[in-house]
Amino acid sequence: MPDLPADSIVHRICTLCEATCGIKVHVSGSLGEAPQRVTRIEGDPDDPFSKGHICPKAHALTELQTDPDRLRTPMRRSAEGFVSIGWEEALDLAAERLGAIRDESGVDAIALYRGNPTTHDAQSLLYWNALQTALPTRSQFSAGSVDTWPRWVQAGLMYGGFLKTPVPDLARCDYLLMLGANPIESNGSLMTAPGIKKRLEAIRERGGRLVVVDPKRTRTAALADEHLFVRPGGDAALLLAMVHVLITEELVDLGRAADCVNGFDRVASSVADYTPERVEESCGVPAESIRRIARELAAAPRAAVYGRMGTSVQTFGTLAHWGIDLLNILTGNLDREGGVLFPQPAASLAFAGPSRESGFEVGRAQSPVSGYDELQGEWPVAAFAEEIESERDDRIRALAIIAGNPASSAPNAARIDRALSRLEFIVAFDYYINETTRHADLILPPTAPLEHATYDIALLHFAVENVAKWSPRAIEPEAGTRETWRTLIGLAKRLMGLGAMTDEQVDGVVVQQLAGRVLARSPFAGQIEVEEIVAGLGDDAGPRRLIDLLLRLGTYGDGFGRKPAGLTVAKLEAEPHGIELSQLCPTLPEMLGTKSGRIELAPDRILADLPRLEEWIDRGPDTRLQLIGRRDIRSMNSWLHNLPSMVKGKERCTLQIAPLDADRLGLSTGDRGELKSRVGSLVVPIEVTDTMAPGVVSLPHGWGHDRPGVRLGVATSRPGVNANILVDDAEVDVPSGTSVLNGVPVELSRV
Ligand SMILES: Nc1nc2c(c(=O)[nH]1)N[C@H]1C(S)=C(S)[C@@H](COP(=O)(O)OP(=O)(O)OC[C@H]3O[C@@H](n4cnc5c(=O)[nH]c(N)nc54)[C@H](O)[C@@H]3O)O[C@H]1N2
Ligand SMILES: Nc1nc2c(c(=O)[nH]1)N[C@H]1C(S)=C(S)[C@@H](COP(=O)(O)OP(=O)(O)OC[C@H]3O[C@@H](n4cnc5c(=O)[nH]c(N)nc54)[C@H](O)[C@@H]3O)O[C@H]1N2
Ligand code: SF4
Ligand SMILES: [Mo]
Repeated sequence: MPDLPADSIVHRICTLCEATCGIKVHVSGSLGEAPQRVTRIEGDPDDPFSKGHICPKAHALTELQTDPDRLRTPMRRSAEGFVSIGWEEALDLAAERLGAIRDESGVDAIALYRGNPTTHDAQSLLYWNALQTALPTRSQFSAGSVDTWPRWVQAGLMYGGFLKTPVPDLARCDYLLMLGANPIESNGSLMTAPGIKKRLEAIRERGGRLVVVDPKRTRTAALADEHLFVRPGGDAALLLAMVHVLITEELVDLGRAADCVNGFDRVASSVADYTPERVEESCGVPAESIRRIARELAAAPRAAVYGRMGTSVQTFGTLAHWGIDLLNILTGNLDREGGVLFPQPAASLAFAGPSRESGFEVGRAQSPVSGYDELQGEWPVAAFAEEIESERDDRIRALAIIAGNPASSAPNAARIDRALSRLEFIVAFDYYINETTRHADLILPPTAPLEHATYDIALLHFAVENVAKWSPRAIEPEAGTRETWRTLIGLAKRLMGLGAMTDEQVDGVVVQQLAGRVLARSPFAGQIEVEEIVAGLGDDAGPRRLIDLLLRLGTYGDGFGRKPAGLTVAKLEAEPHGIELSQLCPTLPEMLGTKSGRIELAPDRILADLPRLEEWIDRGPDTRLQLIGRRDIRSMNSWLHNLPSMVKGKERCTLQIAPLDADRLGLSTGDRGELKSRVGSLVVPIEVTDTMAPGVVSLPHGWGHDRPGVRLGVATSRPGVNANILVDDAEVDVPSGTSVLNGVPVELSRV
């Protein structure tokens, strides 16, 4: 092996989860001098946001760099399996096949699917738009409908805008009520807060209180002053009973929201019957606890209520999030320091992201087969398989999918798997041949995360401090690889008949269009012309220029000279650890985007779901076992299991069950159980643990890698099972169309 030049260190963020930790990437060899190698990754103590924190996953970035199964070149399906082909040939093929199906059946016959990791990759977010422009199909999907949609619908309707979601001010709150979230494993979600453990501990150290509501005593719950078991799906009933207590005990104090709310009387009449005594049996939390916590919340000087996956991908996700924000608002904690506040990101995806507008719309169209409402131009994932299986002329025949693995991550995974095999053409933008991409005709891999520069344009919308940090490329991309922005532009231009243009020329058009859109909603609107912006951005094509545009026209931007001290990419490049812009601060009423200009406390769409909740409450608890999911620190959904350090140690894909239930079923740890739901069955290893609430069992998702044709050498050696084989695709949270992943009725028996 040749002598490698001395170590260099590149400061950037880790893009694997939502925490955006600052990392120091040690690289042997310098940029431009191959061969380079990542030798080590450590936390950056000088990052003002993460202050040195990292989790075990940061090291996965090193392993990802050298993983032999990670694709570097386009792969085409052939009779002999996947074979490597050239980029131009690959893009021509994709354009020809997609173009032919579009010409024959119309553009809706082509589905576009955007998976979760795009959220962590500015290139994917910014340039997926190019493909959406080339293929303006109604058949668009994303991981949002197995994740965040209940929150988008609730917050969108109440505050009038996409991505307008308040987050807990962890640094200053005295009381945090957390439902259905496990940030000690997940590192936080819709609450970007690197080093969350210390932040939660600090609340207690300064005399505050942390209360966790979860059907499992998670590691987060173990940190709390109080943990309450709740029945899966019970949060909406619990939260609305708390709202009832606030109103009937005259504990309401709207604080800063007092001058800008509509609909308080409708809320009061809607929850009039939600007494704690009425809901206690169905939600599983005793009435006296419900009353006490409502009173504690009202009495706390500065309090925040926060919920995540457990309150989102469940049968009443939108109502639960409504309850969460009603509690924040009625206790005067919305827009209060130490309560929940709207972050002000320096660069906003709301202007630039895939088919997003900063306004908020839902239900402008209905999906052909089941009539699900669209949300921001997408159908829910619950409609994906049926729109492929349909016999209608407008059925989905082809798919372009980026960073998505629905055969693993979406409900009724076996059905999705069959549907994928029916498609006539699939082009997947992905690193791996996995459960989904094994069905692809063509796979176009991105460069590895450390091989390109980036800036977070999504997760800082939810950051508990307003910060900004540029992440430069750490290591030279391997020969023959191609960055995502070029791949997407390359396909888009061919589909638009612009194949003769260079990528740079097309990017010039992208910049021009984005400049107009961003300027219209920028604080600099009216002060500057698009021509000056485009000229000021320079000639270097690619994502850096688009991010510069977002930053410079954003809240802290330099406005192309209008505010010379403001932000630009160049300024951030000179601050390798990132910069702290401000603590969270009040933004009401300016940030509201509703037609009324006020907070809509009682949107019709949300209230319309109350009868369904009432029926659920009155029906009483379901006696069947309820299956929920779980995450652990060394996972990231379906895609890190091919990296040895992420799968070593004891088996993690186990079914956790409470001792009471295990005894009743004659099961012990190490046994195998057969788990059956309406749509599927699985054989799973049993793990008895008193952390589970009786009546509830938990299985992590993202496993089940033993499918024929996947090329994941490490992952297939410890495959686990796919929890989504059991999840029923017919069950959705009605206002948002989001799949019910938590609270799936199952039967369990010993094998
Ligand atoms: N290590 C790791 N980190 C991740 C991920 C990962 O896969 N691994 N995934 C990332 C992604 S995509 C996301 S969206 C976030 C998710 O971030 P979190 O929401 O913090 O993570 P989960 O582990 O899904 O936590 C959901 C909790 O809800 C509980 N729960 C289930 N059903 C109910 C219910 O009906 N009511 C209540 N109150 N609780 C319930 C579960 O027991 C669980 O503890 O994590 C992100 N971070
Ligand atoms: N039962 C159950 N199911 C769940 C959940 C649950 O809690 N329980 N959680 C749901 C949630 S919150 C989410 S977000 C989804 C996530 O599910 P998906 O949206 O399917 O995302 P992932 O499984 O994280 O990864 C999908 C693919 O992205 C690829 N990839 C990674 N990084 C990049 C990149 O930079 N570029 C490109 N082009 N590809 C990349 C990976 O190789 C992988 O194949 O799963 C959902 N499914
Ligand atoms: S918590 Fe871990 S995975 Fe998430 S950004 Fe930090 S180091 Fe990366
Ligand atoms: Mo997610």
